Amino acid sequence: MTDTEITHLSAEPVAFPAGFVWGAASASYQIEGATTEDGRGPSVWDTFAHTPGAILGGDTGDVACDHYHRYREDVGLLADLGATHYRFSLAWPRLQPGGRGPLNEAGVGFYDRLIDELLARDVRPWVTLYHWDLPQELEDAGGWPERDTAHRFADYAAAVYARLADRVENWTTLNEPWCAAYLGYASGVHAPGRREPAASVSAAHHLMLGHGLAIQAMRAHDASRSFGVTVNLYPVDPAGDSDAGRDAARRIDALMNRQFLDPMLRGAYPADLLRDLAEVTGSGHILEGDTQVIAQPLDFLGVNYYSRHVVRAGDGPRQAPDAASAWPASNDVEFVSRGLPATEMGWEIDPQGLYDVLSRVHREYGPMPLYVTENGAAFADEIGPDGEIADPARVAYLDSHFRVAARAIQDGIDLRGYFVWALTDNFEWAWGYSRRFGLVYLDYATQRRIPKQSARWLAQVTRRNGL
Ligand code: IFM
Repeated sequence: MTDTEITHLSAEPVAFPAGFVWGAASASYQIEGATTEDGRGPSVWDTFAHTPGAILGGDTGDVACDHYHRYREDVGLLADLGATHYRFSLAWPRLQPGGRGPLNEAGVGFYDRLIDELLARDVRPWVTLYHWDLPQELEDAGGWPERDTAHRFADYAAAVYARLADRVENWTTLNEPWCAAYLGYASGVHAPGRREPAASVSAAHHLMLGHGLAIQAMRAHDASRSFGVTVNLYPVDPAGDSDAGRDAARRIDALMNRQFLDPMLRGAYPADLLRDLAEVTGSGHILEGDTQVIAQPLDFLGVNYYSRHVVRAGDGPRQAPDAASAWPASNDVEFVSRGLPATEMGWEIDPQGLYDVLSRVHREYGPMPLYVTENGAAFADEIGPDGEIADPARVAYLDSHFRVAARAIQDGIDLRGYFVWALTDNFEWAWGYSRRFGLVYLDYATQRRIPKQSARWLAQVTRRNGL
C-alpha cells in the first residue's frame, strides 16, 4: 500500500493550535541496550528479564534497539517525523549505578550527547526521570515499598537536573506510577515481580512521595523549568445498571485514576480508596505532611491513554487478561470486553475515551496544561515484498485519536501536545519483542530501522500541524 492509498480516513480537515507540541516517546530500558557498558549498574528490569519464564520468549533488554550506540540515527528519524520534541527517559542505574552517591560521568556523557544531538536537529528533549528501571541495589534494600527509596529518587533527580537542566525545559518525574506499583509489586507481571498486596500500596505512595520530593529538590536548585508527571488514565464504566456494577467501577477508578490524581492535584487521598484499601493495608505508610509534599504545584500533567475499562462485579478474585488490573484492584471485579476492534495488545480501540479522560481532568481537577505523553497501538507489522511496512490500522488509530484531541482543544481543554508511543518498535516489557508499537520498524536481527507508512503519514501531520 502506498501513502496515497490511505483513503479510509475522514477527509474533514483539522487544525491544531500554533506551537502545538508533536513528538514520539520511548523509555530507557525498552530501547537502550548496553546494559553493562560504561559503568551502568543493574536495574530491576535486568534481573527480572533474566528470570526464566518472566518475559515472553525469554527476551531481555540487553541489546534492545541498541539506541545507546545508534542514538544519532534515531534522532534523525525524529527529525524526519517533523517532531518538535522527543520524550525519553533517563536510566537511573546508568546515572547512579547503585541508586545513590555521585553520578556516573559516562552515563551523564551519554545523555549529554543525546540532548546535544537532539538540539542540533531542532528537536527539544522532554525528559522522564523514572520509567521503571529502579537500580537493583535499591530493590535489594526494599524497593519502592520502602520510604527511603523516595528520598533516593529525589537525590538522583536533583543531581541529574543540575547537569542537564541547562538544555532541558520539561521534566517529568514518573511514568505511570500505577504500573510501577501494582504490576511490579502486586500482580508481579513486571519487575521486580513481587506479589505483595500491602507492599504494592506503599509502593504507590512512595512513588508519589518521591515525585513530590524530587520536584521540591529540583525547584530549590532552579525553578525556571517546567515540572510535571505522567499518569496512565482510563475511563472506567460499569457494564450494566446495577449498584454492584457501579461500585466495581468506582473501586477501579479509585485505584487506577484517583489514587494518583487526587494526592498530586488536590493534596489528599480519596476517602473511598482509603476505605477500600484498609482491608489490604493500614495507612501507617502515610505520614503526617506526606500529601502536602506530593501535591507540588505542577506546570503540566502528562496523560497516557490507550483504552477504556468496562467492569462488573464478579464472584471472586480474577484479573483482566492483560493484567491491566492487579490485586487488590481486581478482586471481585470482572473486566468486560465490548467486542470492539482491538490492537495486538487486546486493548479495545476507543478514541472517545481519550476525550473522556482529558475532559475529566479539566473538569474535576481544574484547567491546566495537558499533554498526551503516550498514545499508540501495537499491530502485527510485517515487511512487505516491496520492503515497505504498510500499517493502515495504526494510521487509522492515530488519526481517530488526533481528531478527538483536536475536539478537546476546541472545547476549551488546554491540551498542548501529543507524543506517539513509540518512536521505534521496542522491548514491550513482559511481552518482549513480540508487540510492535513503533512508527519505525525494528529488524532486531540487523538493527535496521525502517519507517512505517504511519511514520510518513505522521510527518505530514506534524508539518501541516493538522489533518
Ligand atoms: O510500552 C509501554 C510504556 O512503557 C508505558 N506505557 C504503555 C506502553 C505500551 O504498553
